[in-house]
Amino acid sequence: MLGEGVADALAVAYQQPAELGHRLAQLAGHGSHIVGHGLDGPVLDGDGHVVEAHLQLVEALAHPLLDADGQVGRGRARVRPRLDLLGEGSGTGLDALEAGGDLLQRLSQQALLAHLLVNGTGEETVDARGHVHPERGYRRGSFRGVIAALAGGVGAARFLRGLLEVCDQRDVTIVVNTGDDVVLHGLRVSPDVDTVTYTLAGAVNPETGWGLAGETWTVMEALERYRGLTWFRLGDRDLATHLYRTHRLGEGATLSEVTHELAKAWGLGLRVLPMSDDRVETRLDVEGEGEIAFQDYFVRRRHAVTVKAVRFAGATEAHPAPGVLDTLSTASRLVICPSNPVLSIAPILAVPGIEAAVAARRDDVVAVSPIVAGAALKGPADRLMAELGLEPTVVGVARLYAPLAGTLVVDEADADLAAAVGAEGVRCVVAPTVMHGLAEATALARVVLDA
Ligand code: FO1
Repeated sequence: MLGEGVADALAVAYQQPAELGHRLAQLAGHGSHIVGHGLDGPVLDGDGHVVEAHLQLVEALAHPLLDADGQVGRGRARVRPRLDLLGEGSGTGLDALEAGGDLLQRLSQQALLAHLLVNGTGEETVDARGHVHPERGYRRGSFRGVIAALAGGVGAARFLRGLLEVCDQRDVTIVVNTGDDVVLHGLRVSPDVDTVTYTLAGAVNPETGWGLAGETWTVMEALERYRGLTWFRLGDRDLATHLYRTHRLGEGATLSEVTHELAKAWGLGLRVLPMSDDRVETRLDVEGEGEIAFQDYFVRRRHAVTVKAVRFAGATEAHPAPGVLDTLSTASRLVICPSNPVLSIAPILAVPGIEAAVAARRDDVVAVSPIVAGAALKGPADRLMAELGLEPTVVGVARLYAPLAGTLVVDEADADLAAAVGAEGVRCVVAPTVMHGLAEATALARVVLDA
């Protein structure tokens, strides 16, 4: 309904004026032309003319600003939103009528906002005058603002698949761990980036959670004849990704550029950012062996060895990839996905600047615990935490994330630990977090967005 779009827009205008500006700029096709966060400055049209004088959000857009009738320019913004529809829930917790009646009246006189409002949900394309705009809508949830997620591993990818059910892809930026990256057969493999990309494209192997569905293994079988390196299985079609990435990097492209190209080729409209274009390698100090590379630990030894320490080689000299810090500072919500805190999230935070950028947004950061009832749902997170002297429970996760995340979502199985999580200074939200499929992932994403 139109009302939901209006209420969300209002909520954003109130809580995240920068995000409203982002959305307005995006509507006009130029996401970068946002200059102000206030509500009292000029809005300029594509020719640099002032459209209205109350909303300082967008500057000099290259496209004309349209009002609800699709007309350009001044004086055509007298659209009265359907106040009677505003009672519909916005999903943001803000009662639009109560909180924003005056503001709504003021904003509704802006050509830009009128355009925004009639485009609100993609379901109802009738404007406040009853005019129909069939070509305009976009997906419900667009007014939540940009969601930034820190991600690594299969659990994160599954959660993100749910997130895309409740968010417009264009509003999602994922910062992905690259500490797992490995060079094999001369090819650069970025497992976490590919897992996110394949999963969100609906192409991942549903049994493993990594690699491609319907994969064939001709190359691996041929390699076995030579007793080549086959403990890390690269499927035939997956190999194309690594060939392409390696070739493009060899041509001088950055990992960010290649990642963007791959995501686009898989039809994704969201931003997938590697944490850094620089090489950062997760390395584990293993009892009786010394230091080994991540995939040697994770795949070759099936994480069945005792870890004494973890380090991220190259991290101190690395730089966040372009767009990472910007996203973290402007997103309306930051999500720490249900990933291994030590092996998937810590490498991202180890890139200089990222941890501070997240901590600066602590109140807007929601983490999801990958530990349920003292055990990791997948992988070695619980064991590893214990080996490194961290409590392998939601309380241990809360302790680890306390400087960064204002809220931790824990599974219902850990409801009895909610108070202990709170005692770590982290607000605890109890909800089902085990994702058997898309329905659970979507429900969890809703919890995170509403937390
Ligand atoms: N995981 C395995 O357990 N065995 C494999 O042979 C394997 C191959 C592989 C190939 C490409 C890829 O993108 C991921 C692959 N993974 C494999 C998963 C990978 O080791 C992990 O997902 C991450 O590095 C941990 O997040």
